[in-house]
Amino acid sequence: APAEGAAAPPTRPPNYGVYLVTDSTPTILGDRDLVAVVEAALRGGVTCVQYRDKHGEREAVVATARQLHALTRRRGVPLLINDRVEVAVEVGCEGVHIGQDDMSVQEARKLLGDGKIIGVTASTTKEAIKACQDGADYLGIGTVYATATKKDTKSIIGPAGVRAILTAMAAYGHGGVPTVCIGGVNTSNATSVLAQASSPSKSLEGIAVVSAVVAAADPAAAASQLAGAVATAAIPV
Ligand code: TZP
Ligand code: MG
Repeated sequence: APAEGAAAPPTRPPNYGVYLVTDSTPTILGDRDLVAVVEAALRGGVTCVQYRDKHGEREAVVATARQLHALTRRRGVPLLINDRVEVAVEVGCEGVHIGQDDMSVQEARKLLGDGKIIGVTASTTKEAIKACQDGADYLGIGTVYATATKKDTKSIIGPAGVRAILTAMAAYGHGGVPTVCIGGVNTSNATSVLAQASSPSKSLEGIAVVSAVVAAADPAAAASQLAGAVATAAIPV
């Protein structure tokens, strides 16, 4: 137990139920303000935010990350940074999300320290098991469905592919690592995706979405509908 008077670590485990991944490109964000969209999404019930900006200049990304962090902290929601581990360190937010072509989990852990969240994208059982062995705190599994947000056609695995990875994770002793699925998930299909993608031996903790919230006419309403789908999901187990 920590010494009396020591700064207490956050006691609430992260909630990955409705996981928002941002996109600042004109096709998804349009002419809206990203910070305003995230604020609305938080109001609607988003439980985790990943700031994903592949093109922004470092200084601009740091400035936006600080603005987003002020919003997420107010709600006790973790803010994670996509790819740019040094930005997460500089901002002091809750962690990062890294893909297969990014920094290793071990290297990210060295830079971030133990208390931070490191999420990893996995499209195959092999990638998922390795990420768990490397100490990932959660996995983003996908791509579930083809999506205009990420024009990646080689790793579309469908709900059945997600389910196979979850089954393998449980079989290899990594059933305790939280998972979300990502790619083409929206307010219309969230309930069926959660049901179809969950394995009898391991359920998804939630769904990760970009355009379903960022490109929505009403991001708060979209987030709220997704939260409803997660709350009522007929997840087997
Ligand atoms: N990783 C796999 S698919 C994807 C990412 C970041 C984009 C998902 O976007 P959308 O709009 O939710 O389909
Ligand atoms: Mg990446």
